[in-house]
Amino acid sequence: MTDTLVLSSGHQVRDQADALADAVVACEFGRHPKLRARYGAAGRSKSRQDAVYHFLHLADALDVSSPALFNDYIGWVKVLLHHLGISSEDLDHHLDCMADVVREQMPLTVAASAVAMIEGARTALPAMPSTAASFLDPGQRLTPLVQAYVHSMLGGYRQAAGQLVFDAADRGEPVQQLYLQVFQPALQEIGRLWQLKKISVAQEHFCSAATQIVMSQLLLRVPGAERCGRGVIVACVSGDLHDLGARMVADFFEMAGWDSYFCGANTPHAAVVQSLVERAADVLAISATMGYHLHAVQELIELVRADPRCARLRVMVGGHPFTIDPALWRTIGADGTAADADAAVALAGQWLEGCAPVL
Ligand code: B12
Repeated sequence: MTDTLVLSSGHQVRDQADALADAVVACEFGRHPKLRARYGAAGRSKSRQDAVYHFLHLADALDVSSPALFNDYIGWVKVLLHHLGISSEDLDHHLDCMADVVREQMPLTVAASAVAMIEGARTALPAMPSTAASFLDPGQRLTPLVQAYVHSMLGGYRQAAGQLVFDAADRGEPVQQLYLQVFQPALQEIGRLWQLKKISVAQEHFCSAATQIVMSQLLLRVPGAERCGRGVIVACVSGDLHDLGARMVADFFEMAGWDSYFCGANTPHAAVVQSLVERAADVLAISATMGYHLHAVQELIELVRADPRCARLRVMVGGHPFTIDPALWRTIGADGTAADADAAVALAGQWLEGCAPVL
């Protein structure tokens, strides 16, 4: 667990994010008048929106004392802006103003840790790459299939993309492999292409919605595994809309014989607790993709820890932030994390080896 002081810094920054963002935009457009000529009123409004996101990410990184998380986020911003034609120098000016505004407007205790994190990201900024490398690994056996899948999806050919995967399953490719070696890199690659402005938001939405359909059809082909008498609830934390990774985790538990209950995206905390109790689950698997949802993960874990009906529960967390900071699961109060759906089931199996099923 983090100490109260650090937690409260994050909370204060989150609460003030709008006012801080207004001040940052006034600062950067005041100090650098050329910005107005270059980006106009629309640019100013986008810069303000960006500043809100930067502060929300900063707040959660402060909550969990993780400069690595904030640096990862700023690295992602650098790539995004580069492909929109916005220089790293302008991002640095923006961060400089963020630091000054925090110094001026936040209490000393908050400013000390927040400014240190912002300045750390500024120092790291020049060495951060301006673009993102492909997720398609030429050394990986299934990469040609991933390429064909992404190509069909981007062309809008949902059925053709699905057929590629079903044919591979017919040839004996295990469904788990297709999840981890085809869907996962395909979605990551599609996200990268969106970030690089090579595909539209609509294309990205189409591909993720269509992949959900293909996954559902593929899962139906898997013969029911022998039930192991254990239960898991899989949920995306409140606010997080990325449920494909969580769904993979839930499906892997299902395929391993667990009673797997998938609550999907943006699940309210109270609904998670209710499901845990009603289903007498052994494990809660919480998924978070966006760094600014970590405080919600922390709140959910605190809620279940405080509930005597969940006394025997094990909590695992996963998703992008947990791959960036390997100590994060512990800081946030979970019992463990795993890098992918396969490792998630393996970890739960270690926890509950020899454990009697809940009746
Ligand atoms: C699809 C998608 C969406 C869809 C989600 C649809 C859906 N039903 O899931 C929609 C359109 C809603 C969306 C929205 C946004 N997205 Co989005 N999205 C993606 C995309 C392309 C794919 C996500 C995915 O399914 N990945 C594949 C899965 C299988 O991988 P995974 O989630 O990591 O899961 C695996 C492991 O992490 C692990 N795991 C996951 N959960 C758990 C849980 C436990 C307990 C364990 C043990 C393990 C575990 O196991 C999983 C399976 O092996 C990614 C790109 C990417 N790199 O992932 C961007 C991405 C995550 N999105 C991004 C962004 C910015 C956004 C938005 C802010 C965009 C916007 N401006 O609106 C919003 C935020 C919405 C919100 N409030 O949550 C960025 C995040 C950048 C960052 N570092 O902050 C990414 C990386 C895109 C990019 N390259 O820029 N997105």
